[in-house]
Amino acid sequence: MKTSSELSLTLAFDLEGFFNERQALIDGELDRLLPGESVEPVSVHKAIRWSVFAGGKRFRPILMLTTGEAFGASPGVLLATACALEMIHTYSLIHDDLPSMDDDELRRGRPTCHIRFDEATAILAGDALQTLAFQTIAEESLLSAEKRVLLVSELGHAAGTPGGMVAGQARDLEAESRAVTSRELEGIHRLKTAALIIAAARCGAIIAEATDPELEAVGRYAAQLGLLFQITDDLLDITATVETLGKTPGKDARAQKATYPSLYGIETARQRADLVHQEACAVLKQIDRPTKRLRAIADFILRRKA
Ligand code: GRG
Repeated sequence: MKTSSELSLTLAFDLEGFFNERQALIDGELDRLLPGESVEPVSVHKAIRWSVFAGGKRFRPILMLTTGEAFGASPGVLLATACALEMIHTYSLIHDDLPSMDDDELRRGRPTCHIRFDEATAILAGDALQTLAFQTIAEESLLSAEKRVLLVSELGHAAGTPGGMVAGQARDLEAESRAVTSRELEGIHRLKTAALIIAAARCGAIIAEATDPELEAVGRYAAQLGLLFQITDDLLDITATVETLGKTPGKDARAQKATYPSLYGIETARQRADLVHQEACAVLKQIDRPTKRLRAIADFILRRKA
């Protein structure tokens, strides 16, 4: 019989292989979907590819594939929507790094889009990625017309406003100049970070034709995962190096931004992460499907180093 540390090692290795395989699938499909660098206007297409193929974790599309597969769908029918999620995510990073927002020079270990190209090109690259995401879903012939509409609606709500990422970003910017309560902070992160993560899990389950109670449970699991992702992001901003992070650490503290560690202290933020991880795992126990990999994703987020 394996000890618990041997078990978690097996799980970690299994997950690493699974992650690598799914990353390769996603990257191949993104390469097929995105306009080539020699297609006019070349500056925008070069900028898109610069940011998309900069070595992101592909966490959202992998979560989407893993959820869809847990509910019985094959990777093939999930792949286009998974890529659409990564396009929306990359657009949000490009725009978040702009001087008018977070003003960052480093992302995914290389100069940000507006530094490598220019501001106008970076804005257009983000805009184009966002529209291409919706176009990709609308044109996916492997999915029924009804499913495409459901997915477009899900992603629109999650990425936009008032209930999605744009609303979270706006509230985050507005809160920079004043004190924030822990309840407010959690509300911002529910929109800015968790909304797209919830949509990733739900889109996988929608394609796999999960029941309404299953969809609801998957949404609750992903909401905890989104919160966990943000708490670990805040902790890494303090504890990680520029090499492992691929972006400038310590920015939150310098901007005097409200974060989990700044509101609660590092130790309490770590305890909060443990608790949120347990809550995510508890939701999975209510789902009568093979959720081992979804559990492993929660473990991975809790322990991530980048
Ligand atoms: C511009 C509408 C708009 C929204 C921006 C992405 C975002 C919203 C803000 C970035 C600020 C931030 C650090 C958010 C925390 C969560 C997050 C999105 C982290 C980056 O995602 P990762 O770690 O990045 O998945 P990779 O590069 O691995 O894809």
